[in-house]
Amino acid sequence: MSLTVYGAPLSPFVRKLRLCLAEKGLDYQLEIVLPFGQPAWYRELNPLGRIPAFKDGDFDLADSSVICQYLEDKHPERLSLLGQTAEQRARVRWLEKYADYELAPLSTFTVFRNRALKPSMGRPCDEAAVQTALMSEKLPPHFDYLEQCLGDADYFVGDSLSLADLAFACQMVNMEHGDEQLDAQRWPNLAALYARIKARPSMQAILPDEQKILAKMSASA
Ligand SMILES: N[C@@H](CCC(=O)N[C@@H](CS)C(=O)NCC(=O)O)C(=O)O
Repeated sequence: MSLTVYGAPLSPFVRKLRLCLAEKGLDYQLEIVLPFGQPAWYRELNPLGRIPAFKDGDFDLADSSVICQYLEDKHPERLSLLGQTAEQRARVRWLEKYADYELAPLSTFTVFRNRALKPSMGRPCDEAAVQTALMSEKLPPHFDYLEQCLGDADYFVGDSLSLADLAFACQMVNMEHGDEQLDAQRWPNLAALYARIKARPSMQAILPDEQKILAKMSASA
């Protein structure tokens, strides 16, 4: 079995896949592909040009959620991150999708992109866009909803770690890379969940490298 993840460590979707692999105890190689200026061969793995893509031997796939679900189906003997019952599995998919499609445009593609990525590429940060994402009716209502979904449980679904928790935490990492923290006074349960996921060995194994990349990026800004 030879598993390869194609992508870059600071992408929340690449991070989600790497955490999923680590939580399942699956070894893989990371082949760096950036989300821009990709080599022509990458289009064969993902014609949309987005990261991550993935190879299991000769079999290739794209999209973090699709790849994580493949890993779930392929390795039923390993830790399940999708929930046990039909209801739990549906709930995990909903919350994973919520993080990937509702949080990401704000936490990653607005806060992180403007504060961390653009300056490292010699482009100005659009601070007004960042403030709108943070302060207005953008991120806060999403956090209100997720805080209510979590309640005082340790994890979003079924009292155990799932892709819902990982997808949410991955977006929070990018927000933090963009110098913003989840307000623990306002969303205490979400902040505690994030701290819990961040402390896991799977996350601790990859964050130091991410910090190094960020430091290099801010040195070149
Ligand atoms: N739904 C996709 C989203 C992947 C995605 O948007 N990745 C970004 C990097 S964080 C990307 O590759 N963007 C380049 C582009 O859209 O051209 C997944 O979960 O894999």
